[in-house]
Amino acid sequence: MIFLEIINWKELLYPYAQAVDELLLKFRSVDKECRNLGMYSPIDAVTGRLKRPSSILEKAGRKQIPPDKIAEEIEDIAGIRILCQFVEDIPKVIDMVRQRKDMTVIEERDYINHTKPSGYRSYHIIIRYPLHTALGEKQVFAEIQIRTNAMNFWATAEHSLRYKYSGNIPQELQDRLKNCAEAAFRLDTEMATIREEIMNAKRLNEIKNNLVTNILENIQNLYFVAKLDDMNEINREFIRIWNGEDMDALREFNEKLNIMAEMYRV
Ligand code: 0O2
Repeated sequence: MIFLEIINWKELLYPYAQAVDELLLKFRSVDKECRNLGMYSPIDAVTGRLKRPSSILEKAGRKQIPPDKIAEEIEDIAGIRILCQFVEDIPKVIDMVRQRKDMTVIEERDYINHTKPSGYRSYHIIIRYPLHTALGEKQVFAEIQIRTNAMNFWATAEHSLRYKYSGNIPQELQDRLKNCAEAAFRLDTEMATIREEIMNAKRLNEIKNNLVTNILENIQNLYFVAKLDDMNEINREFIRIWNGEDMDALREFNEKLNIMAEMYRV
């Protein structure tokens, strides 16, 4: 389909760019909050993109969508991608999206249990998202793709080839891509067997990082009020405990510094 009407791309895309920015911030904040609380985060990374005008035109042409219906009928102009380490994390992220009050789920497409013939696996959620713009409230569609790092590795590689060959990837390459998709599937399955170990390790690392940050903040504050000799002793003790890699000792040391800080405050 050739469009005779001129599309004002800047005007069309502006609200979607705002939606991508807001959604990125919101889902990255969830991840950050989990980490700060020393909790395991099912989110490994969040990326976002605005669909390119060429891709919008291609889709509008393929689906016979006229220019004035693009915003209503193309649901993935704004897109974010939530990457998980494990397949088991995906349902947790799906629930997170479903329970949010600041967006409405319109449709879900499960290409994980229903792998596409290309070998593509991912979970898609189409949401309606309210934006507060300078011109008032505006509702836009956005697509949230949830997938593991292995699924993403495969999909981004395949996407590049699909683009290069304009959708007609040679059969021999398609077969090899299928093998790669199976290898990515096996990797996800293997990783699931050591998930518990990795989750515990990540949780411990977060707790340790938070503890050390607290200790260093306490030491820094104590420098303003405590004697230099005492501070040298505290620093030596910290280095000794830090090298010992003993979490309980770190915790006790942090408690001791908290009490000291409280005493100086009084
Ligand atoms: P881009 O460049 O990110 O815009 P469709 O008719 O397939 O275009 P539909 O039915 O609206 O799209 O939705 P679907 O299939 O749920 O989602 C389309 C998006 O999912 C694609 O966007 C890709 O990001 C991804 N996707 C779907 N199928 C495949 C696949 O076989 N391989 C890869 N690599 N990605 C896929 P665009 O428009 O392709 O990409």
